[in-house]
Amino acid sequence: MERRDFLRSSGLTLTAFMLSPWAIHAFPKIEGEKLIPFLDQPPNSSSNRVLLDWNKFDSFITPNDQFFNVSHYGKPAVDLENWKLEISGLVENPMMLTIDDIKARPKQDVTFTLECSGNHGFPTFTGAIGTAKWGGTPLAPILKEAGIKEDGIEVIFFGHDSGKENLRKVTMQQNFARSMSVEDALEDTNLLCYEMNGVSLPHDNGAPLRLIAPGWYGIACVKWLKRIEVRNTRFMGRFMARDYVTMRKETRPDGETVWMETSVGRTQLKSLAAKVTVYNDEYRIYGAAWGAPIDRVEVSIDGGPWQIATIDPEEDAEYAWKIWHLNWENPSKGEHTIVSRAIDTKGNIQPAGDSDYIKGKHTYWESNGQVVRKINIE
Ligand SMILES: Nc1nc2c(c(=O)[nH]1)N[C@H]1C(S)=C(S)[C@@H](COP(=O)(O)O)O[C@H]1N2
Ligand SMILES: [Mo]
Repeated sequence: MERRDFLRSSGLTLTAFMLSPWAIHAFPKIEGEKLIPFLDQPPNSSSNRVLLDWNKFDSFITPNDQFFNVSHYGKPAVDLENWKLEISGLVENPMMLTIDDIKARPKQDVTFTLECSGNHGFPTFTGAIGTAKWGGTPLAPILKEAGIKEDGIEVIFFGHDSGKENLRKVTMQQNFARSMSVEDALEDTNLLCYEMNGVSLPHDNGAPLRLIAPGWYGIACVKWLKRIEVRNTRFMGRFMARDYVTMRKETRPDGETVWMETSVGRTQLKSLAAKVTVYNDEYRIYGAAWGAPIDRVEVSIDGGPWQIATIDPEEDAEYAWKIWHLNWENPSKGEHTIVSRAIDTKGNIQPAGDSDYIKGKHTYWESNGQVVRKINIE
């Protein structure tokens, strides 16, 4: 009998679910296994911000209290009593929606791995990622009811948080904002999200309402939503056009070298060896892979041949990471390197850290190169 069927027939599922929404999710762990920390793991205690601790990586869903936070203008006070979402600009029917209006609409969930595009951009910033079951209502039907006018090309999402921005000697008080093309905004996976792992969206993650854009880097998922505005010009705010802009040196087919500046957008193929454990002299490497539909994950130890890891078959959510593991037979004493690479269903391979693609990148966003981990076996 499959484990899932056993849970179902024993009636455990519902209880486990009620106790904690992530308890039912599997993780291929071994009872009693002991962690062997990587030598390159930055100490978590050095910063007081919440980041995923890969050493404790043992659940498919990231509990809310272990979920990282990014807020560029601090965490705003939001008046929940009087909160309304404005939908305006080039629409036939401008709207002001209360949270009750939004909750009365059809509910949709998505299990989505949200990664800050700055993750792995610095040696100490490697846990800006987490997977949650996000609940809300689809955005597209609301935009359709509002009726985007023919000349509308851009949908801008404004947050309640704001700060001063200086540009060309002008100081502007700006709300956090990101935009999408009308076509991207209308994708049926986008959610106006008010729930995270079965509880009300926490304040730090954007209460009462945030955008969840599955398949996009975290920056697209605007928190503390205030206004959605449709316009007929491209939006060039800080987080579209100045910050979260990747600068990459590329070589064209004719050999010419050009610099590309692109706005951070959809996620990129990535994987990581997260932790190593030992139990009864059996060593096991655990990791995750995400950012594109994953076909397989391969692991190389000490620069040796690529070995195919086992992907946990229990979880099959299109926009969530895959958990993988590889049994490591008889490692010798001393220092070793472990590196993983993800391969997507189109055959793309996660780039090596020293590939032209990664070396040509001169900004820290979208750091999806292979990560070489170091470990000492005693
Ligand atoms: N309003 C607002 N939304 C925001 C941000 C912000 O600073 N303000 N940061 C973005 C970035 S850079 C990331 S990585 C994600 C992080 O989401 P989390 O804090 O729920 O983990 O939120 C995004 N949405
Ligand atoms: Mo981010």
